[in-house]
Amino acid sequence: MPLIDPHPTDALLLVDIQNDFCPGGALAVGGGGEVVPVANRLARLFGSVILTQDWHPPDHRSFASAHPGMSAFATTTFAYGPQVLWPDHCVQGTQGAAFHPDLDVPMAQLVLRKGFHRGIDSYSAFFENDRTTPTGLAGYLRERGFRRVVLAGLATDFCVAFSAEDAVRCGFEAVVVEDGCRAIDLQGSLDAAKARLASAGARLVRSADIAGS
Ligand code: VGL
Ligand code: ZN
Repeated sequence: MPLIDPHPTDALLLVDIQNDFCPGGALAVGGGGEVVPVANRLARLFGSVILTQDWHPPDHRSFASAHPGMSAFATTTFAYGPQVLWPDHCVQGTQGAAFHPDLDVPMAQLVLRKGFHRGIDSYSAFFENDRTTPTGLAGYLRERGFRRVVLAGLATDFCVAFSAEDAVRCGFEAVVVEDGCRAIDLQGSLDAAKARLASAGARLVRSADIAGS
């Protein structure tokens, strides 16, 4: 029995399936490219598909290169709280910021860019990392009458998990398609993300559990 029956009030949110998060990219996630065929299949099961694109200016403050003496993957403190410093990635207009070439989702209805404010990182597709600056996605989804957000993409423990948690916080149901995601897994971040998803009430499913797959 499928657990998830795609419904017109579902929005499929494909998170950050960009070259820099795939092997060979600046912030490659192990197996990142493997989410592409899953995303392509999911996109044909849901009537509304939304893409997110991590989209940083070249001097973004989440980049370790903006902090002399600090190295990538170190955690520092910004005014809004702890922030991991990343290798330069997903710089606006670069090939690294482009979607994976095999991502085949011409039916996508919205491309939501995030992380464009120089001083604030944005893992979630709903709120930036200060947890208060909205991206506008909640309003878009509400205005269009969506009730459930089904998520896949990169990376499980950062942008996917933060987006799923915020979806719940904004009043939507959230379903994470586990085999459509891959994790960075930095210092236990995957286990921590799974625990936060569980306590938020987000569901974890496999793509095979979706009707029509
Ligand atoms: C992401 C780290 C930095 C993600 C984006 O898409 O999960 N992670 N920027
Ligand atoms: Zn980023």
